[in-house]
Amino acid sequence: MTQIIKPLNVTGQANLSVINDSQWADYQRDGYLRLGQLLSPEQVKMLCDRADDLALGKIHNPGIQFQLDTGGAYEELPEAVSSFPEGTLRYRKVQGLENDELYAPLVHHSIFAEISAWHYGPHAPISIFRAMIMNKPAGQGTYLPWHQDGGDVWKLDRDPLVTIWVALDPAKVENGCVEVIPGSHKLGLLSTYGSTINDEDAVRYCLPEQRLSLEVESGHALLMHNWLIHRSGVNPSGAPRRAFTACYMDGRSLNTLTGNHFPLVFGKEKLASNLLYLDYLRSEHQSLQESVRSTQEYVHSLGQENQKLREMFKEAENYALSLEANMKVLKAQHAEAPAPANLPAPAPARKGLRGWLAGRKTK
Ligand SMILES: O=C(O)CCC(=O)C(=O)O
Repeated sequence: MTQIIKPLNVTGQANLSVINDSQWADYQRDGYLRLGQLLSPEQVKMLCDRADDLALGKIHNPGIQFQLDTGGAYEELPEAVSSFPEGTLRYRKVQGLENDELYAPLVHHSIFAEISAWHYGPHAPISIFRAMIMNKPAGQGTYLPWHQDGGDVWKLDRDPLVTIWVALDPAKVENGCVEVIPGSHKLGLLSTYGSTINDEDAVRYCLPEQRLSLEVESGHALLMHNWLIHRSGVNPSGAPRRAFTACYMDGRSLNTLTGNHFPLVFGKEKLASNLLYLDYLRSEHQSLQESVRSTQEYVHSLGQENQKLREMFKEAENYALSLEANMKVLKAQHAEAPAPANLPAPAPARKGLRGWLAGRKTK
Protein backbone atom coordinates (compact mmCIF):
# COMPACT_ATOMS: atom_id res chain seq x y z
CA MET A 1 0.00 0.00 0.00
CA THR A 2 1.17 3.54 -0.72
CA GLN A 3 2.87 5.02 2.31
CA ILE A 4 2.76 8.77 1.96
CA ILE A 5 2.85 9.79 5.58
CA LYS A 6 5.01 8.37 8.28
CA PRO A 7 3.71 8.50 11.86
CA LEU A 8 4.01 11.76 13.74
CA ASN A 9 7.23 11.83 15.70
CA VAL A 10 7.21 12.56 19.42
CA THR A 11 7.21 16.31 18.93
CA GLY A 12 4.10 16.03 16.78
CA GLN A 13 5.96 16.97 13.59
CA ALA A 14 5.22 14.82 10.57
CA ASN A 15 7.96 12.91 8.82
CA LEU A 16 6.67 13.69 5.41
CA SER A 17 7.36 12.32 2.07
CA VAL A 18 5.65 14.59 -0.38
CA ILE A 19 2.72 13.32 -2.43
CA ASN A 20 4.20 12.73 -5.86
CA ASP A 21 2.77 13.53 -9.28
CA SER A 22 1.69 10.00 -9.98
CA GLN A 23 -0.21 9.87 -6.66
CA TRP A 24 -1.89 13.18 -7.47
CA ALA A 25 -2.83 11.77 -10.88
CA ASP A 26 -4.43 8.75 -9.15
CA TYR A 27 -6.33 11.11 -6.87
CA GLN A 28 -7.52 13.20 -9.80
CA ARG A 29 -8.79 10.07 -11.49
CA ASP A 30 -10.40 8.39 -8.46
CA GLY A 31 -11.37 11.22 -6.11
CA TYR A 32 -9.66 9.52 -3.16
CA LEU A 33 -6.11 8.64 -2.18
CA ARG A 34 -4.76 6.33 0.45
CA LEU A 35 -2.24 8.37 2.44
CA GLY A 36 -0.88 5.49 4.48
CA GLN A 37 -0.15 5.46 8.19
CA LEU A 38 -0.56 8.80 9.89
CA LEU A 39 -0.83 7.82 13.57
CA SER A 40 1.04 5.37 15.76
CA PRO A 41 -0.97 2.84 17.81
CA GLU A 42 -0.24 4.92 20.94
CA GLN A 43 -1.58 8.06 19.30
CA VAL A 44 -4.66 6.18 18.10
CA LYS A 45 -5.35 4.95 21.63
CA MET A 46 -4.88 8.42 23.08
CA LEU A 47 -7.33 9.95 20.56
CA CYS A 48 -9.92 7.16 20.98
CA ASP A 49 -9.81 7.51 24.76
CA ARG A 50 -10.16 11.26 24.42
CA ALA A 51 -13.26 11.02 22.20
CA ASP A 52 -14.83 8.49 24.57
CA ASP A 53 -13.98 10.59 27.65
CA LEU A 54 -15.55 13.65 26.08
CA ALA A 55 -18.72 11.70 25.22
CA LEU A 56 -18.84 10.17 28.69
CA GLY A 57 -18.69 13.67 30.17
CA LYS A 58 -15.37 13.02 31.94
CA ILE A 59 -13.93 16.06 30.19
CA HIS A 60 -15.88 19.24 29.48
CA ASN A 61 -15.13 21.53 26.58
CA PRO A 62 -17.75 24.11 25.54
CA GLY A 63 -16.33 24.10 21.99
CA ILE A 64 -17.30 20.47 21.42
CA GLN A 65 -20.70 18.99 20.50
CA PHE A 66 -22.11 15.48 20.40
CA GLN A 67 -24.67 13.63 18.34
CA LEU A 68 -26.31 10.51 19.64
CA ASP A 69 -26.38 7.41 17.46
CA THR A 70 -29.89 5.99 17.49
CA GLY A 71 -29.33 3.13 15.07
CA GLY A 72 -32.51 4.40 13.38
CA ALA A 73 -33.05 6.29 10.14
CA TYR A 74 -30.43 8.84 9.10
CA GLU A 75 -33.17 11.42 8.46
CA GLU A 76 -34.38 11.08 12.05
CA LEU A 77 -31.05 11.56 13.79
CA PRO A 78 -31.17 14.02 16.70
CA GLU A 79 -29.41 17.40 16.56
CA ALA A 80 -25.96 17.72 18.09
CA VAL A 81 -25.92 18.83 21.74
CA SER A 82 -23.31 20.42 23.99
CA SER A 83 -23.36 17.39 26.30
CA PHE A 84 -25.34 14.22 26.77
CA PRO A 85 -27.63 14.18 29.83
CA GLU A 86 -25.78 11.02 30.81
CA GLY A 87 -22.41 10.14 29.36
CA THR A 88 -22.65 7.45 26.69
CA LEU A 89 -20.47 5.61 24.19
CA ARG A 90 -23.44 5.39 21.84
CA TYR A 91 -22.39 8.59 20.17
CA ARG A 92 -22.38 9.08 16.41
CA LYS A 93 -20.37 12.28 16.30
CA VAL A 94 -18.01 14.24 18.53
CA GLN A 95 -17.49 17.49 16.66
CA GLY A 96 -15.53 20.71 17.23
CA LEU A 97 -12.33 18.73 17.81
CA GLU A 98 -10.24 21.58 16.41
CA ASN A 99 -10.93 23.01 19.89
CA ASP A 100 -9.50 20.04 21.73
CA GLU A 101 -5.86 20.19 22.78
CA LEU A 102 -5.17 16.54 21.94
CA TYR A 103 -6.81 16.68 18.52
CA ALA A 104 -5.45 20.12 17.57
CA PRO A 105 -1.96 18.80 16.56
CA LEU A 106 -3.65 16.32 14.24
CA VAL A 107 -5.84 19.06 12.73
CA HIS A 108 -2.66 21.13 12.16
CA HIS A 109 -0.67 18.26 10.65
CA SER A 110 1.55 19.69 7.92
CA ILE A 111 0.48 17.09 5.35
CA PHE A 112 -2.99 18.64 5.44
CA ALA A 113 -1.47 22.04 4.70
CA GLU A 114 0.24 20.54 1.69
CA ILE A 115 -2.95 18.82 0.51
CA SER A 116 -4.99 21.99 1.02
CA ALA A 117 -2.44 24.08 -0.89
CA TRP A 118 -2.67 21.65 -3.82
CA HIS A 119 -6.45 22.18 -3.91
CA TYR A 120 -6.86 25.86 -3.06
CA GLY A 121 -3.50 27.25 -4.25
CA PRO A 122 -0.38 28.03 -2.24
CA HIS A 123 -1.52 31.57 -1.42
CA ALA A 124 -4.83 30.62 0.17
CA PRO A 125 -5.19 30.66 3.95
CA ILE A 126 -6.85 27.44 5.11
CA SER A 127 -9.67 27.08 7.61
CA ILE A 128 -11.44 24.12 9.09
CA PHE A 129 -15.12 23.52 8.43
CA ARG A 130 -15.35 20.61 10.84
CA ALA A 131 -13.11 18.18 12.66
CA MET A 132 -14.93 15.28 14.25
CA ILE A 133 -15.06 11.67 15.22
CA MET A 134 -17.61 9.61 13.34
CA ASN A 135 -18.48 6.57 15.33
CA LYS A 136 -20.51 3.49 14.59
CA PRO A 137 -21.07 2.17 18.12
CA ALA A 138 -20.66 -1.56 18.69
CA GLY A 139 -23.71 -3.54 17.54
CA GLN A 140 -25.35 -0.40 16.17
CA GLY A 141 -24.40 2.49 13.89
CA THR A 142 -26.59 4.49 11.56
CA TYR A 143 -26.68 3.77 7.86
CA LEU A 144 -25.29 6.87 6.11
CA PRO A 145 -26.81 7.04 2.60
CA TRP A 146 -24.95 7.90 -0.62
CA HIS A 147 -24.00 11.55 -0.38
CA GLN A 148 -21.53 14.26 -1.33
CA ASP A 149 -19.97 16.68 1.15
CA GLY A 150 -21.15 20.14 0.22
CA GLY A 151 -23.98 22.15 -1.32
CA ASP A 152 -26.33 24.82 0.02
CA VAL A 153 -27.10 22.72 3.07
CA TRP A 154 -23.59 23.53 4.32
CA LYS A 155 -24.39 27.28 4.24
CA LEU A 156 -21.04 28.26 2.76
CA ASP A 157 -20.27 30.86 0.13
CA ARG A 158 -18.04 28.39 -1.74
CA ASP A 159 -17.59 24.63 -1.95
CA PRO A 160 -14.95 22.93 0.18
CA LEU A 161 -12.95 20.25 -1.62
CA VAL A 162 -10.75 18.50 0.95
CA THR A 163 -11.83 15.83 3.42
CA ILE A 164 -9.36 13.77 5.41
CA TRP A 165 -10.56 10.55 6.96
CA VAL A 166 -8.41 8.70 9.49
CA ALA A 167 -9.38 5.27 10.80
CA LEU A 168 -8.97 5.00 14.56
CA ASP A 169 -10.45 1.50 14.70
CA PRO A 170 -9.81 -0.82 11.75
CA ALA A 171 -12.57 -0.07 9.23
CA LYS A 172 -13.89 -3.14 7.45
CA VAL A 173 -16.87 -4.13 5.38
CA GLU A 174 -18.20 -5.97 8.45
CA ASN A 175 -18.20 -2.88 10.68
CA GLY A 176 -19.42 -0.27 8.22
CA CYS A 177 -16.35 1.08 6.43
CA VAL A 178 -16.74 3.86 3.90
CA GLU A 179 -17.84 2.82 0.42
CA VAL A 180 -17.12 5.10 -2.55
CA ILE A 181 -17.85 5.44 -6.26
CA PRO A 182 -14.36 6.04 -7.68
CA GLY A 183 -14.24 8.95 -10.12
CA SER A 184 -17.68 10.25 -9.12
CA HIS A 185 -16.18 13.55 -7.89
CA LYS A 186 -15.92 14.47 -11.57
CA LEU A 187 -19.72 14.69 -11.69
CA GLY A 188 -19.53 17.78 -9.48
CA LEU A 189 -22.26 18.30 -6.91
CA LEU A 190 -25.32 16.49 -8.21
CA SER A 191 -27.70 18.91 -6.55
CA THR A 192 -27.22 22.51 -5.47
CA TYR A 193 -28.71 21.56 -2.08
CA GLY A 194 -25.98 18.90 -1.69
CA SER A 195 -25.60 16.09 0.84
CA THR A 196 -27.71 12.95 0.20
CA ILE A 197 -28.12 12.24 -3.51
CA ASN A 198 -31.58 11.44 -4.84
CA ASP A 199 -32.77 7.88 -5.64
CA GLU A 200 -32.58 8.46 -9.39
CA ASP A 201 -28.91 9.55 -9.19
CA ALA A 202 -28.12 6.70 -6.78
CA VAL A 203 -29.51 4.18 -9.29
CA ARG A 204 -27.70 5.87 -12.14
CA TYR A 205 -24.29 6.46 -10.60
CA CYS A 206 -23.93 3.90 -7.81
CA LEU A 207 -24.19 0.62 -9.70
CA PRO A 208 -22.99 -2.40 -7.70
CA GLU A 209 -20.02 -2.90 -10.03
CA GLN A 210 -18.90 0.72 -9.46
CA ARG A 211 -18.88 0.53 -5.66
CA LEU A 212 -15.64 0.19 -3.78
CA SER A 213 -15.37 -0.54 -0.04
CA LEU A 214 -12.42 1.29 1.45
CA GLU A 215 -11.14 -0.91 4.21
CA VAL A 216 -8.60 1.09 6.22
CA GLU A 217 -6.19 0.01 8.92
CA SER A 218 -6.18 1.74 12.26
CA GLY A 219 -4.07 4.93 12.15
CA HIS A 220 -4.15 5.10 8.35
CA ALA A 221 -5.55 8.05 6.44
CA LEU A 222 -7.56 8.70 3.29
CA LEU A 223 -7.88 11.89 1.31
CA MET A 224 -11.35 12.22 -0.18
CA HIS A 225 -12.58 14.85 -2.60
CA ASN A 226 -15.74 16.38 -1.16
CA TRP A 227 -17.72 15.60 -4.30
CA LEU A 228 -16.85 11.90 -4.21
CA ILE A 229 -20.10 9.96 -3.75
CA HIS A 230 -19.75 7.87 -0.61
CA ARG A 231 -21.74 6.13 2.11
CA SER A 232 -21.23 3.82 5.09
CA GLY A 233 -23.20 1.04 6.68
CA VAL A 234 -24.04 -0.12 10.19
CA ASN A 235 -21.77 -1.95 12.61
CA PRO A 236 -23.05 -5.31 13.81
CA SER A 237 -19.62 -6.14 15.29
CA GLY A 238 -18.86 -6.13 18.99
CA ALA A 239 -16.46 -3.13 18.82
CA PRO A 240 -16.92 0.50 17.83
CA ARG A 241 -15.81 1.78 14.42
CA ARG A 242 -14.38 5.26 15.09
CA ALA A 243 -12.78 7.54 12.53
CA PHE A 244 -11.48 11.08 12.61
CA THR A 245 -12.70 13.20 9.72
CA ALA A 246 -11.83 16.81 8.93
CA CYS A 247 -12.84 19.13 6.14
CA TYR A 248 -10.40 21.87 5.11
CA MET A 249 -11.42 24.84 3.04
CA ASP A 250 -10.22 28.10 1.58
CA GLY A 251 -9.86 30.38 4.61
CA ARG A 252 -11.80 33.11 2.85
CA SER A 253 -14.95 30.94 2.89
CA LEU A 254 -17.81 32.49 4.79
CA ASN A 255 -20.79 31.11 6.62
CA THR A 256 -23.67 32.52 4.58
CA LEU A 257 -25.93 32.76 7.64
CA THR A 258 -23.55 34.67 9.89
CA GLY A 259 -21.04 36.17 7.44
CA ASN A 260 -18.28 34.76 9.65
CA HIS A 261 -15.05 33.06 8.66
CA PHE A 262 -14.10 29.65 10.09
CA PRO A 263 -11.13 28.93 12.39
CA LEU A 264 -7.91 29.29 10.46
CA VAL A 265 -5.49 26.41 10.70
CA PHE A 266 -2.85 27.27 8.09
CA GLY A 267 -1.58 30.56 6.64
CA LYS A 268 -3.19 32.96 9.12
CA GLU A 269 -0.87 35.67 7.83
CA LYS A 270 -2.22 35.12 4.31
CA LEU A 271 -5.75 35.90 5.43
CA ALA A 272 -4.43 38.85 7.40
CA SER A 273 -2.82 40.28 4.25
CA ASN A 274 -5.99 39.58 2.27
CA LEU A 275 -7.95 41.36 4.95
CA LEU A 276 -5.54 44.29 4.90
CA TYR A 277 -6.19 44.68 1.20
CA LEU A 278 -9.91 44.33 1.84
CA ASP A 279 -9.67 47.02 4.52
CA TYR A 280 -7.79 49.25 2.10
CA LEU A 281 -10.48 48.71 -0.57
CA ARG A 282 -13.22 49.37 1.97
CA SER A 283 -11.68 52.65 3.16
CA GLU A 284 -11.02 53.74 -0.44
CA HIS A 285 -14.63 52.92 -1.25
CA GLN A 286 -15.78 54.97 1.73
CA SER A 287 -13.69 58.00 0.85
CA LEU A 288 -14.83 57.81 -2.80
CA GLN A 289 -18.42 57.71 -1.60
CA GLU A 290 -17.75 60.79 0.54
CA SER A 291 -16.17 62.65 -2.42
CA VAL A 292 -19.16 61.80 -4.61
CA ARG A 293 -21.51 63.01 -1.87
CA SER A 294 -19.70 66.33 -1.39
CA THR A 295 -19.42 66.88 -5.17
CA GLN A 296 -23.16 66.28 -5.47
CA GLU A 297 -23.77 68.80 -2.69
CA TYR A 298 -21.53 71.34 -4.45
CA VAL A 299 -23.34 70.81 -7.77
CA HIS A 300 -26.65 71.28 -6.00
CA SER A 301 -25.47 74.48 -4.28
CA LEU A 302 -24.17 75.88 -7.58
CA GLY A 303 -27.55 75.14 -9.16
CA GLN A 304 -29.33 76.99 -6.34
CA GLU A 305 -26.97 79.94 -6.59
CA ASN A 306 -27.43 80.13 -10.35
CA GLN A 307 -31.18 80.14 -9.88
CA LYS A 308 -30.86 82.97 -7.36
CA LEU A 309 -28.62 84.92 -9.76
CA ARG A 310 -31.10 84.38 -12.59
CA GLU A 311 -33.87 85.77 -10.37
CA MET A 312 -31.72 88.78 -9.38
CA PHE A 313 -30.90 89.38 -13.02
CA LYS A 314 -34.58 89.22 -13.96
CA GLU A 315 -35.37 91.69 -11.18
CA ALA A 316 -32.58 94.06 -12.26
CA GLU A 317 -33.70 93.76 -15.89
CA ASN A 318 -37.27 94.59 -14.95
CA TYR A 319 -36.05 97.54 -12.92
CA ALA A 320 -33.88 98.79 -15.78
CA LEU A 321 -36.80 98.40 -18.22
CA SER A 322 -39.02 100.34 -15.86
CA LEU A 323 -36.36 103.09 -15.66
CA GLU A 324 -36.19 103.13 -19.45
CA ALA A 325 -39.95 103.42 -19.71
CA ASN A 326 -39.91 106.29 -17.19
CA MET A 327 -37.17 107.94 -19.16
CA LYS A 328 -39.21 107.71 -22.37
CA VAL A 329 -42.15 109.37 -20.60
CA LEU A 330 -39.89 112.11 -19.26
CA LYS A 331 -38.36 112.63 -22.71
CA ALA A 332 -41.78 112.85 -24.28
CA GLN A 333 -42.84 115.37 -21.66
CA HIS A 334 -39.62 117.24 -22.26
CA ALA A 335 -40.19 117.29 -26.04
CA GLU A 336 -43.66 118.68 -25.57
CA ALA A 337 -42.47 121.46 -23.22
CA PRO A 338 -41.36 124.78 -24.91
CA ALA A 339 -37.57 124.86 -25.23
CA PRO A 340 -35.98 127.42 -22.91
CA ALA A 341 -33.47 129.62 -24.59
CA ASN A 342 -29.66 129.03 -24.29
CA LEU A 343 -29.81 125.36 -23.15
CA PRO A 344 -26.82 123.04 -24.04
CA ALA A 345 -27.37 120.53 -26.89
CA PRO A 346 -28.98 117.23 -25.69
CA ALA A 347 -26.64 114.25 -24.96
CA PRO A 348 -26.46 111.54 -27.72
CA ALA A 349 -29.16 108.81 -27.40
CA ARG A 350 -28.18 105.85 -25.21
CA LYS A 351 -28.23 102.29 -26.52
CA GLY A 352 -31.04 101.21 -24.22
CA LEU A 353 -30.96 98.14 -21.95
CA ARG A 354 -31.65 95.55 -24.68
CA GLY A 355 -28.95 97.00 -26.90
CA TRP A 356 -26.55 97.04 -24.01
CA LEU A 357 -27.37 93.40 -23.17
CA ALA A 358 -27.03 92.40 -26.81
CA GLY A 359 -23.66 94.14 -27.01
CA ARG A 360 -22.57 92.41 -23.81
CA LYS A 361 -23.45 88.98 -25.11
CA THR A 362 -21.26 89.36 -28.20
CA LYS A 363 -18.16 89.87 -26.10
O1 LIG B 1 -17.14 7.68 8.65
C1 LIG B 1 -18.14 7.52 7.98
O2 LIG B 1 -18.86 6.55 8.12
C2 LIG B 1 -18.55 8.50 6.93
C3 LIG B 1 -17.64 9.62 6.86
C4 LIG B 1 -18.09 10.70 5.94
O3 LIG B 1 -19.11 10.66 5.30
C5 LIG B 1 -17.21 11.85 5.81
O4 LIG B 1 -16.20 11.93 6.46
O5 LIG B 1 -17.56 12.74 5.00
